[in-house]
Amino acid sequence: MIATAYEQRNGRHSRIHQFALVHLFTPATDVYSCPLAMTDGAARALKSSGNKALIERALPHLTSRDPEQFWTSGQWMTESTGGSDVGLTETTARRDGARWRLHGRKWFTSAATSQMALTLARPEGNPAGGKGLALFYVETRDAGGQLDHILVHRLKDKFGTRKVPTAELTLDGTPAVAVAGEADGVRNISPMLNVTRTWNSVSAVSYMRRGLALARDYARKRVAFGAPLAGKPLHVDTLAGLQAEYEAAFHLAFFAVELIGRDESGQLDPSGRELLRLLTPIAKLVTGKQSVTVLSEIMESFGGAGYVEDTGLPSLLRDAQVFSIWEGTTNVLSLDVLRALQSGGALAALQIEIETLASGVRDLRLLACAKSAQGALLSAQQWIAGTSGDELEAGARRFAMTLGRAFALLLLCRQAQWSLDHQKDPRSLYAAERFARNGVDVIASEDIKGSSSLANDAMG
Ligand code: MFK
Repeated sequence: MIATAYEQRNGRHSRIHQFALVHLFTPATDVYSCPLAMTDGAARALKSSGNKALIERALPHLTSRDPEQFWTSGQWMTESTGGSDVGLTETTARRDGARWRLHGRKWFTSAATSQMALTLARPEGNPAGGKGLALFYVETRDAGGQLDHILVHRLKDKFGTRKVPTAELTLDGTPAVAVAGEADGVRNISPMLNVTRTWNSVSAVSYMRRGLALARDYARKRVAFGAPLAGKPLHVDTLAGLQAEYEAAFHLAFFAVELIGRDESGQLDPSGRELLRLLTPIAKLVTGKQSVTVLSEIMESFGGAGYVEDTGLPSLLRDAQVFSIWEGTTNVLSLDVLRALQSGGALAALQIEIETLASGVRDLRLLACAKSAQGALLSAQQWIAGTSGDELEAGARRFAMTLGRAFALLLLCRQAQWSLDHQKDPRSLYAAERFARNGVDVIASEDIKGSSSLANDAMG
């Protein structure tokens, strides 16, 4: 799955190919997508760094199809002081000839079995904050196969993703190589974060798909009150609302994936890159919340059986809960959306895309959906134009959710128009109508007290 992206056999569609595989693979494999996500992110960050020696050393392993050669990578960022506020990192880096040695404690290092890791540390004498950190490359084992000046204290006792070995460890003079100079570590690790966030989005979507597949199957077999659940209007209506969330999430996540593929094959202009920068955190935060809401309802659709461990449903819900936490919580990503707007062109790039999507819609029912999406996007744009200070920060999640849900609805409208035109299939149309009814304008619905729309549930 990693090689698929880097070999570029499908040109700008290589990322679509890769993430289609991720979408199928993730929910059936005990969260092995976690180490793979970080491996992909490390390959991307090393390539972006331009560090020739490290690229030659690590990339062939990270992108190998040979199990004997393949390496996974960790992404060691989180410390007790700084999970979200990574600038508080306490790990220090001391020069040791041409190399560095790292000293500090990493509190949450997922996939502790990896052969390498990218990590952040502060070279001695550097200032506080994210800019004073540098990005380092670490190989975890020495020539004898022993952990190289790394002490593993314990594996974390987590709520979900329990099969991912997440360790708490001390770097005790760990040999390291600076990846891209001696500062700006947060900026230099960002390419990795943006890739892992995309894996997060697609994995969240894939968990919804898995849950819905199980729920549909069960509904056809489980008989209650004289008929299969699949014949019960209320049960079907409940599943339809979830299906609409899944389909919208799918289009949102894969639109961002498509942009990455275009970017990596040199086919994305600066405005497209701004759009990608904006949509990466949006897709992550929207799909992360949706997956928890959807999987919770899926569990309920099995009644008591869903609450019992041997069905596997509780672990699906527990695993899904992490999608809105790791790789940046919903709130941290909402603030990242504001950061992405600072360059000035992202909203304009989004507006162009909105107009293109809306102009392709002709069916009257879809036109109504597209209108509500455009209305929501307009209200978000007006809100941000007239808001600043604490009010801006306080509303950042509602703003990001509205952009994400409204844009997802437009993508769903495009799919629905295509399905009507080419397949005479109204299923996506119904999904679009249903998603619109679930709610897209979270800024406006905030004022509707007691609103119980899925949009509000899905944003927590
Ligand atoms: C199934 C898939 C699963 C995936 C893997 C799972 C395992 C993961 C386990 C983990 O949880 S790993 C840790 C995850 N941690 C985070 O995601 C950190 C969350 N916190 C943030 O994202 C904060 O917003 C951030 C650390 C970035 C804030 O740090 P700073 O130093 O206060 O940020 P600042 O000063 O705003 O930005 C520094 C530079 O980075 C700026 O560039 P300049 O130096 O040029 O001014 C920013 O523009 C740039 N930057 C920040 N975020 C960026 C970015 N650039 C591009 N993309 C971004 N997302």
